[in-house]
Amino acid sequence: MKKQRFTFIAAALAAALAVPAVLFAPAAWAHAMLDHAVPAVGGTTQGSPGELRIAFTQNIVASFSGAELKTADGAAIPTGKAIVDPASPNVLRAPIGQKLKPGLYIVTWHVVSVDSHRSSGSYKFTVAP
Ligand SMILES: [Cu+2]
Repeated sequence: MKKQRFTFIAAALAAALAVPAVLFAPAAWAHAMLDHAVPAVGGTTQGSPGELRIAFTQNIVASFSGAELKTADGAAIPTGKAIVDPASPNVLRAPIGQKLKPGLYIVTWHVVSVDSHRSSGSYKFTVAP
C-alpha cells in the first residue's frame, strides 16, 4: 500500500513537471530571431549603406521594433524611423541618416514578434575604405 502511494505521488509529480515543459517549449522557439541582415552580420560593405535591413525568423510588429546604429567607440548614428517592409513582414528597415565613414559599426535591435514575444540582440558590420 505504501509503495503504491509513492508511485502515485511520483507519477503526479512527473506529470506536473512535464506539462509546463510541453506548454512553454514551443513558445520559446517561436521568438523572432535574427535570420540575416544587409549589410551582412559580421560582413564588410563597400561604400555607405543607405539603410539597415534586418530579417527575422518570424514576422514582427513595427510599433515595438527598432534598431540603433553606433560606431565602434559608441557614437550614435541617427537612423530614420524603422518600418516593417510591406512586402516582407519579417524584415525591419531603418534608413541611415548620414554617409558612414569607413570603420566598424554596431547595430543593436529589439523586436516584438507577431506572437507578442520580445527579443533583442546586436551585430557588427564594417564599411570598407
Ligand atoms: Cu515567441
